[in-house]
Amino acid sequence: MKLIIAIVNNDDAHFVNTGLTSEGFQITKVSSTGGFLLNGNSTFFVGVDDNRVNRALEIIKAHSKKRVKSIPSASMQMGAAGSVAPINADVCVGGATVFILDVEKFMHF
Ligand code: 2BA
Repeated sequence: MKLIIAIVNNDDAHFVNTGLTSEGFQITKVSSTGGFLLNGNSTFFVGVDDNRVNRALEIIKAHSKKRVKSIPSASMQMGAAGSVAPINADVCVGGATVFILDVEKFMHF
């Protein structure tokens, strides 16, 4: 069994949610925040049997769009040494950022 952790743009989260649940995947969705842009995103936890991992990834990929966001540079986390100029910066966000972990044990009481 694997645990898929997928960070998805909020604009795509509904479609990822529906796509997964309509094919019988069990999911937990939590509201999360990207550390760089500080925008809200959605993180999905999906516990899946090994033979269904690829299908889950296909669904997540199909519904997660890459998009360019124009962000005021002052809203980024620049760090103490970073300069903050009053200009916009284009940042490519998404589709999905995915981690796949081996599950040592799964219990459901
Ligand atoms: P954020 O951290 O808000 O990042 C939003 C986008 O900003 C990123 O899109 C990337 O294009 C850019 N970005 C992030 N950090 C950067 C940096 N130090 N310098 C320049 N550009 C940077 P994505 O890569 O598609 O990531 C979307 C969201 O996925 C992230 O939101 C974060 O919530 C999550 N994420 C991405 N990589 C991760 C990782 N290795 N571990 C945990 N979460 C991750």
